[in-house]
Amino acid sequence: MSESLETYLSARRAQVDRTLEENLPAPTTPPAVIHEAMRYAVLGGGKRIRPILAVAAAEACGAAVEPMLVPCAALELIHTYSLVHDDLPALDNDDLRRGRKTTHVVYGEAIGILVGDALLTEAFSWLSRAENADGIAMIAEAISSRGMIGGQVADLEGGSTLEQLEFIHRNKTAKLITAAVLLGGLLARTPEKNLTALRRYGEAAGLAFQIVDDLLDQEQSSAALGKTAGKDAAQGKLTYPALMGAAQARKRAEELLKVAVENAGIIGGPVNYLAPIARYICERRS
Ligand code: GRG
Repeated sequence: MSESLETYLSARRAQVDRTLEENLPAPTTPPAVIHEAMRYAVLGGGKRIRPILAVAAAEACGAAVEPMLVPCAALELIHTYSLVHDDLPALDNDDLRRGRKTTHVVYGEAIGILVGDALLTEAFSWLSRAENADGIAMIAEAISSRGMIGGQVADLEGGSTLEQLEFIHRNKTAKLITAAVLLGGLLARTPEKNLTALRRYGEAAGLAFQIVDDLLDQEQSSAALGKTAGKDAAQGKLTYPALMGAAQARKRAEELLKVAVENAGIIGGPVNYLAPIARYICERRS
């Protein structure tokens, strides 16, 4: 990772972390257990890539960063809700996330379910503070049964073809990543031409993110990932490396990276980190 990208990502991550810490309900708010558990789930690490992408998109479209922080951090609440629910016994039944015990393991299954519900609700409250109805509607659609939830359901159903795999990941992973960059563009009130480029960037970077996630699942240790590694193979899951081999999967991620970089270039802007962030998505090790 280049030094300037590393500096950019750590500065934005610190802003997102501060926003989350300051805007989540205090842990003593009654009933304390749900607020403690929400904070445990959200403040326990994570790359913060979705809010960072949203802020970076807004910045590339000429907006000031500070007013973007609360609505963009809402994406981390949505993402964390999906992780907490995905880890539940009825779904993935996992006990390790972000290097710590999963929320339901610490607080019990009922609180785990309610933490997800509360984070999703809290997210729309934070989004509404930006008073941008188009942005709110777009996020709702992206994580709906025609988006992220639909992808999760298709994943539960399984499949054996590349078409099925792409449907799962375009919905389960890429839609929220695309929604993140589009939110940045909408909050910056950028013209349609830029929104189209942001959508294409998000779709390509989002799918590349998942291909790399599949590769990391088979190449890295649980300690490096902070979550259970090797799960895809253990569960006999349909993944990019399982379907086409690791070398082809890596090649596909690089093709998608090219598309993302081209579209980042269309936006231009004096401060545009979208291309280096797409590169980071493809080259990351966790
Ligand atoms: C609502 C139950 C439910 C599920 C929706 C998003 C999702 C579907 C489930 C979460 C689990 C999963 C494997 C999602 C795919 C996207 C993905 C690779 C998530 C991990 O995101 P990172 O790497 O995690 O950004 P950190 O911990 O860095 O935030």
